[in-house]
This record gives sequence, C-alpha cells and structure tokens, in this order.
Amino acid sequence: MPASTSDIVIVSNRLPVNRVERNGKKQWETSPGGLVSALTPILRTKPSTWIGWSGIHGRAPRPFEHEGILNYPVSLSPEEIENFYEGFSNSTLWPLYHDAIRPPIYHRHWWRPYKAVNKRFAEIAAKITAKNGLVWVHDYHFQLVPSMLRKLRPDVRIGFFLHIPFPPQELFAQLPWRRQVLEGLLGADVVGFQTRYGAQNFTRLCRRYTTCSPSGRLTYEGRPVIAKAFPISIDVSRFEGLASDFDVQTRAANFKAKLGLGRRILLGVDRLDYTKGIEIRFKAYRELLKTKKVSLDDTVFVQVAVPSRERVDEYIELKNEVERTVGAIDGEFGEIGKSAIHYLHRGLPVDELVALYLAADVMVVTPFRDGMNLVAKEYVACRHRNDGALILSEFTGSAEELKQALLVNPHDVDGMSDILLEAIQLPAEEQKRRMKKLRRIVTGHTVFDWANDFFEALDK
Ligand code: GDG
Repeated sequence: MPASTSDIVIVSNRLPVNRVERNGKKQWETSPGGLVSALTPILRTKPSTWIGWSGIHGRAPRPFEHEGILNYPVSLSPEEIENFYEGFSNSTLWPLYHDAIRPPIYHRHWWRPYKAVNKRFAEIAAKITAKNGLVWVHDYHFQLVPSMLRKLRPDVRIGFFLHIPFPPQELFAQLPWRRQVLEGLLGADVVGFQTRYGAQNFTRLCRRYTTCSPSGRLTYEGRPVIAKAFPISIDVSRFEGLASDFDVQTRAANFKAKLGLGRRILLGVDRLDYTKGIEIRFKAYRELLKTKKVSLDDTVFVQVAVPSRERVDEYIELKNEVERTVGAIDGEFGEIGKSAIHYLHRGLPVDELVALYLAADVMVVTPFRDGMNLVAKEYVACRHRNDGALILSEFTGSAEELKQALLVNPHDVDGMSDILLEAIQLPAEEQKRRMKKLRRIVTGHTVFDWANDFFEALDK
C-alpha cells in the first residue's frame, strides 16, 4: 500500500474539476453540479480521494489537491474514449438502460475495453484506499469495478450508485454480458438506484442470472447485498439563494421584457439527448399553434439544449432533427422580430439558468425515460413565490416524488398538447396549491440528505 491512503474514495467517470484557462493561465476549477457539492463536505472530514478521467487527452496529470480534495486523474487513450466511453457506455448501456429508445449496439470489441478501463480504475482504488476504507463507485461506466475491487481488497466497504434507470428483465436480458454486469455490481455491499423499480429490476435479474439467494434478503457468495432506492436531489439552498439574488431577478425581468411582456414563457432545459423528449414537446406545441389554441402573441417557447456526446452518430442525428423541427415551426408561425421558439444550443452560466427558471411560467420536462431529472427539482426550488407550472413526464424518477406536477405520457402528442394548454392557462390559485406541495417535497430532501443516507447505509 502507498504511504498515503484515503479513508473515502470516490470513483466516477469525470473528476470533480475541469481544466480551464483564466487570464492566459491554465488552472483547475471545481465543476458545477450537485454531486460535487453534495460529496465535498463529507470528503473534507476524512482523508479522501476522487478518481476519474480529467477530460485531458494523453498522459494523466499527477494526483493533485484542489479545494481540500485529492484528485487522482486516470488517462484514457483515444481508442478507449471511442470504445469504452462512446461505444460500450454510451451506445450499448445508455440506450439499453433507457428503454431502448434507440437500438443498443452490441459490439464485442467494445466490451473488452470496457473491462480493461474498469480494471484500471479498480486497481487504482485498491492501491489508494486505506485499510477498512470506503469506496463509492458511480454510474454505468463502472459496473464491473465493485467485484474487481472486492477481489483485490476484501476489507473495503464498497458502494455503487446508478444515476440512470436500471431496466426491466425483458430489456436487460438482451445484453450479451448480462451475467458479468450483474456479478460486477454484486461485488458492492450497497447498490443504490434512483427508484424502487430500479432496485426491484436489479434484484429480480440477480436471482435469475446469478447464484444469488433465490428468495428472501439478497445475498451473494455468502455476503448480504443491499439493493435500494436512494433518490438523488439538488443543493436546494444554492438554487434558493440564486433565485432570491437581486441581479438574477433583474436578469429574469429582462428576459421577460425581451421575450415580450404578456407572453407566457414555456421553458425546456436539457442536455441534447434523445432520452429527453425534446422533439416531442415541440410537436405538441406546434399542434397548439396550428389549431390556434395559442398564438405567437400570448406564448413563446425557450429551449436550452446543452451540447452532449457530439461524436456519437445518434446525437448528431438528433441535433439535426431538433433543429429541423425548430426551423420548421418558426418558418411556419414566426414573424419578423417574433419567434415561436428561441433555441439555444449551448450551456448557460448557472445564474442565467436560474433567471430563466424565474422567468418561465411553464417548465416542460418530457423525457421518454430519465433516472431522476434534476431540472424539474431545480425549477421547483427556484419558485419561491409558489407560482408557475411544472409539466413532468411520468417516465422520470422525479415523477415518483413530484406527484403534484402536471404529469404527462411523453409518447402521447395529443395528451401533451392538452397538458401544455392546461399549464399555460393554470389559474394562479391552482399553481400555488401545487407548487407549495412540490416545494415541500424538494426542500425536504436535498442532495446532502441523499449523500448522507447512502454513506450511512454503506458505513455499517
Ligand atoms: C444524469 C441522469 C439524473 C443543464 N443545462 C445547463 C445546466 N444544466 C444542469 C442542470 C442539471 C443538470 O445539468 C442536468 O441534470 P439532469 O438530472 O436533468 O440530467 P442528466 O445530465 O441526464 O443527468 C439523470 C442525474 O444524472 C443525477 O443523478 O437525474 O436522470 O440522466 O443540474 O441544472 N447547468 C448550467 N447551464 C446549463 O445550460 N449551468
């Protein structure tokens, strides 16, 4: 074991920092996002290390400390990025775990690099974790790490959390490496999912395809394995703080004025991903314009589509499709100086994002399948005046909790048009009634509670 080891080790695809250039100088900057802010307070209490890819091509930088956390960068070769990341992780597992919305691709030449990269991460974790330490592995990129690590370090407590859905048997059974993946996960002491359905699917599949106990509590190779839902949340006070900031509120007022006072603003915020149902919400909106139930004078749609996985074919096609649809709708209904849809293909600074959440009368969240969907929770956290309407797909993890949203089946264009209209016309009293309940749920369970609950289950 090396001279300095860590009591807590996090394994995730990306490090919690980004390499950025400021005033001509390259430096590390903490990545925005709930996961990093949730884990940071816990990681600061004990010697801790975060293992991940730095996003830099070529040789990995040496381990370094940044804001009290030791970062351990791991290198990925261009072939590994192609086969492990874009291939097996994002063209096999991602579509398979999201209801096979796009056909998952099963290439044997992707599986080997997936195993090899998982092994590299497991070996590093084994090397740097202190005796009886704790390792928390994140997400679908690393499902083999738990069992690989257990073989190397049986003394260590191992947790795994899946940020995306875990599919039902009918789908998961397609995976040529289904047994290996299940056995990989069973190396953990605690396997966490976003919803209880994910935990149930996993438990059933383990009983069917591995030597797990056939009934009763889940045990594997004589060891208990906890498979349970730990629904993730957001840093509520950060969003509440931003939403009550004077500059952010001024910006929100400016957005409203620019978009046209008196127009109801519909907002979508998503990574440009085929799971998010972006094109379907535009079809539903088009229907309302076509049937003159709404007009350009009374509504406007703003869509932020953050670029994502831009080298994967399916994402290139999706971008073309979404942009064609936006162009067609604006071509048909737009006027000089007045668009039906404002489409921004870029990420915005978080204060601008919050200003948009404040400006939006209707938040439109319509994924075909989503592990949780934090955008829905962020919108609610920002609506401190208890107004606004949240449209939420039934097929998101958040819909399990946010029952007072206007729930919608994202495959039903007519149903979605109806819900859009209902949301646009929702009386103030009804907005208040729903939003109050939604806010109670979101503020009552933050990302810090999520992280604490998981550590508590793991630290037994
Ligand atoms: C995966 C799972 C699960 C978006 N646009 C901007 C921006 N964002 C931020 C949002 C939010 C995050 O990105 C997106 O989170 P989601 O949960 O909506 O979706 P995924 O990226 O697919 O995340 C998902 C999540 O992991 C956590 O477990 O909920 O189901 O798929 O926080 O605010 N942030 C900024 N500018 C943008 O333009 N600054």
